[in-house]
Amino acid sequence: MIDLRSDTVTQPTPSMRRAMLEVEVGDDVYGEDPTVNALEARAAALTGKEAGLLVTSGTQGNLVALLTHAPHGTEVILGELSHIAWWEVNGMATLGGLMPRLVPDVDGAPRPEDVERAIRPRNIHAGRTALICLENTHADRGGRPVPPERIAAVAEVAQRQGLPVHLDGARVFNAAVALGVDVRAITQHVDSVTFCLSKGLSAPVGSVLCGSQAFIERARGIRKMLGAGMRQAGWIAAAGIVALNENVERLAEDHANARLLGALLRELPGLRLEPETVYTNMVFVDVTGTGLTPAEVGARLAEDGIRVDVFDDRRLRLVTHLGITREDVERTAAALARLVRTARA
Ligand code: TLP
Repeated sequence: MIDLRSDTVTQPTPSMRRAMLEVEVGDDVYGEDPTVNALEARAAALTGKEAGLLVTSGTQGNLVALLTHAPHGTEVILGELSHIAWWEVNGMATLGGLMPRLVPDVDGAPRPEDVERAIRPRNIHAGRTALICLENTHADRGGRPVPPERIAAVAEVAQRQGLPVHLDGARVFNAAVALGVDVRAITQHVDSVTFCLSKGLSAPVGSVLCGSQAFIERARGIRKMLGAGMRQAGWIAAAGIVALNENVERLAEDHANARLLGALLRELPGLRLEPETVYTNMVFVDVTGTGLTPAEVGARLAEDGIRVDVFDDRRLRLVTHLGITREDVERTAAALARLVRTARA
């Protein structure tokens, strides 16, 4: 089975399994799990923040951040294709009473002038803006890494207006590796960041929310309210520590495999990469030129033991990760080449 649906499908590595067997745990609601504490401290140091908080998922990390930063009934400025706006079950509205104010994010980040314009005026008719959110890499813009300067430009507006910035950094390590910068070059400009252990870093569960000590203290209460005081969560944290120790630099391999996949698919008639560039570990391919729908192409690939994500009514998404080798990429391209040939015959 070659599973290219997402980097969330990764299996824990042998060293993670060993670490999980030998882990020392305690009750994290009392703050007594040494492994959770070690992971949170490590995550904070890596992102240049004062403190970290282990959460169950990227969705929960973002939700906790939003609920901590933004009081009920306020507005949150978000990129129009951001994951928080589209794929987090509207938790911000349902659970936070928060109003999304969407701005264009065509190249992965909103332009500072658009953010500035979206901030509500002090006016009896207007709601209050409480938070600005960014995403890096930007998943629905092709897994595009957003350079630190773009983050800094939005942060400058935020600072001038007295607003905090939260980064959905589910794949911020992919961004840092792709841009060749320390992750702190990106995170230094934001007040809080969520990153996922369970995507390209290959841990089985978990994300970490990082920010100031005071922010994380309040976030810890919100996490508890959401039912995620996880007791002996060191079982999860142990794998997360291995993920941070062993699987950050190797993300470059996933990016190289994705570039190779993109280069092979670009040559096939009826297929078109969109976006044209493969930035990190994601390849988006428009299959409408084959005369087949993405669902049909996906179903035929599944018969060859290859799973892909049917992304929308035109495109498939193929994501490389630790479980995908160069040979898997070549096999996938060969299967698509056969499929395209027969589809057009
Ligand atoms: N994205 C998943 C699906 O939800 C689409 C995927 O397969 O890519 N931020 C970003 C940018 C994400 O891509 C995701 C997951 C999340 C947050 C949420 O993370 P989880 O799945 O851990 O809640």
